[in-house]
Amino acid sequence: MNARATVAAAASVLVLGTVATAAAHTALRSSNPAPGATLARSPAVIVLSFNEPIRPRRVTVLDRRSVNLVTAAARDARDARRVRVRVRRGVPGVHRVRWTVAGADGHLISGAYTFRVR
Ligand SMILES: [Cu+2]
Repeated sequence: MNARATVAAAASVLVLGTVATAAAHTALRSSNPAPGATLARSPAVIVLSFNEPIRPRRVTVLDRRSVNLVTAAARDARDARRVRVRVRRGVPGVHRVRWTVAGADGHLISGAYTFRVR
C-alpha cells in the first residue's frame, strides 16, 4: 500500500467509527404532538420519547410570540425514556419545541421541532 492509499484507508475507518458511535447515541424516537402536526387546541402535555433512558435538562415550548409555555418538564415515572412536559395555553399558530437531554452515557443532545395550534 502506498502512502496515499494508507491515508484513505485510515480515513474510511474514522468515518465508519463515527457512524457507529452516532448510531449508539440517544435519539428522539417520537413525540406527541408529532413534528408538523396541526392541533385543534393547545396541548396540556407534550411527551418526548427517546430510544434509551434520559434525564431532561432543558425543554422550552415557544408560541409564536416567543413566550415559553412550559410549566414543568420531568422524566416519566413509569418510563425513563420519556419526558413529560406540562404546558399552558399559548396563542394559536406555530409552537416551537426545543429540548436538551442527557443520555445514558451522560452526553447532552438537543433537538427542535414545530407543531401548529389552530
Ligand atoms: Cu454519547
